[in-house]
Amino acid sequence: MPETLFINARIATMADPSGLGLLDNSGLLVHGDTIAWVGPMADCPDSDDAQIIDCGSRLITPGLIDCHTHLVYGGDRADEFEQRLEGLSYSEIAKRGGGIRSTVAATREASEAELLKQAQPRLQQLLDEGVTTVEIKSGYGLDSQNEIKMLRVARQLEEEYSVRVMKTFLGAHALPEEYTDNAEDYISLVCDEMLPQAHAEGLVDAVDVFIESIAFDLPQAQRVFEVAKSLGLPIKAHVEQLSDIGGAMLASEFDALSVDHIEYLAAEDVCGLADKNTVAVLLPGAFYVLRETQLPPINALRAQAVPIAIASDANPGSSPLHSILLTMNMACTLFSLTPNEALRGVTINAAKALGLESSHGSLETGKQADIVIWNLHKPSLLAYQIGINPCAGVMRAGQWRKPFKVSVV
Ligand code: DI6
Ligand code: FE
Repeated sequence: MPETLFINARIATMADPSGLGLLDNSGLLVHGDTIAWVGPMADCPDSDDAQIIDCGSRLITPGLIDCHTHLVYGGDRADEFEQRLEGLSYSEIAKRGGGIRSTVAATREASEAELLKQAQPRLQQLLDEGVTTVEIKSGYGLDSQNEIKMLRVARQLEEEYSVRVMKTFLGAHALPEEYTDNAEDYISLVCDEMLPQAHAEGLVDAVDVFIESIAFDLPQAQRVFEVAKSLGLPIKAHVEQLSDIGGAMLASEFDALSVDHIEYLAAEDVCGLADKNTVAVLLPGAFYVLRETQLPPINALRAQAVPIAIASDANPGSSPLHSILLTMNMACTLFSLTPNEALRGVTINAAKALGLESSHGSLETGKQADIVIWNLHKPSLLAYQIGINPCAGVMRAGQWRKPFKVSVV
C-alpha cells in the first residue's frame, strides 16, 4: 500500500478536548487511506518506501469540514439582496412569496445536469480552501421528484470530486406554493412519501427541519423526526434563527446531531444541548447577510461545554458565502469565537455535527488521512487573514488532491 511520510511539520492534531493538540517539529505517516502514526520527529518510524514530504515547519491540519450548506440550487436571489438593502426584511420577502420559494421555482425548472453545473464552482471554491468533507442539504425541490433530483446532484458531486459529501434531506424547509394553508398535508407527504423514497435510494445521511414561525412548528417537526428515527436516520435542525419557539429543545430530545443557527436560543436552554451532546452549529454568514443583531448564547455554550461548530450555510438567500476561511474569520469577528474555537468548529466539532468524529476531524492514528498543508506557521492566521488562501497541499483519503510543492515559505 502507498505510504506518505510528512516530516518537520507543525501539526494541529485537534486531538485535545478543548485546544488544538499542537505538536511542533513532528511528523505523520499515511498508510493507504489511513493515518498510521503521528508524533514527534524524534520518534519518526523508518519507512523506506514512503514518499517523504518535508513540510519545512509549515502547519498541518485535518481536512476542513463545512457541516452545513445548501449549495445545490437553481438561480440566484440577487434581486432580494437589493430589496433588503432598500429595507425589506428576510421574513417579509418570504411572506410575499419570495425567499426560499423563488429558489424552489428555479430549482424545479433546472435539470439535474444544470444543477450540477451551477453547483460545481461553489463546491470548487470550498475545496480550494482545504475542505475535504461537505454537507449538502436538499430543500429547494419540495416534492419527491425534485428533492431526489437535488440529492442525486449532491451524490454526483461526490463522485466527480475528491470530497466526502454528507447528504441531508430537508424536505421540511418551506411550504411549497401548492400546499399553501395546508401544512399538515405537506408534512404527511414528507413523512409518507418524500423521505422514505429518498432514503430507499440511499440518498439520505441525515434529516433536517426548518423549525420557525415562517416554516414549520414543533408538532410538525416532531412528525418528521419520528419518521427519521424509525428509519434509523440522525436528526439535525434549523432552529431559533429568527425567533425562539423551542426547536432546539425538541431536536435535542430526539438526540439531534446538531442544532443550527440558534441566535434566539435562550441561555437557560443550553443545558438541554449539553445533556445530549448535541453540537451547536453557528452560521455567521446568515447573521452577517441578514444584519442580525441577536447573538447566539456563546458564553452559555462555553460554560456548558457544548461543542461549537461553524459552517458557511452556503445558500442563495441568507448566506451566499462559499469560503470556509472567511466563515472562520466571521465567527471570530461577529461571535467572538477565538481562532482556536473557529478551527475546532471546522474540524473536530464539524465532524461531530455530521456523526463522523470516529473517522474524521482530527489527525490521529486510525483516522482517515484527510490532511491540509498550509503556507503558514501560526494556526491563528487561518481565521485572522481575510481574502488570502494559504492552502498549499491537500490529501484526501490518502491521495493527493492538490499535491504539495515547496514554493513559498
Ligand atoms: N435558514 C437559512 O438560513 C437557510 N435556510 C434556512 O432554513 C436559507 C435558505 C434560503 O433563504 O434560501
Ligand atoms: Fe441553512
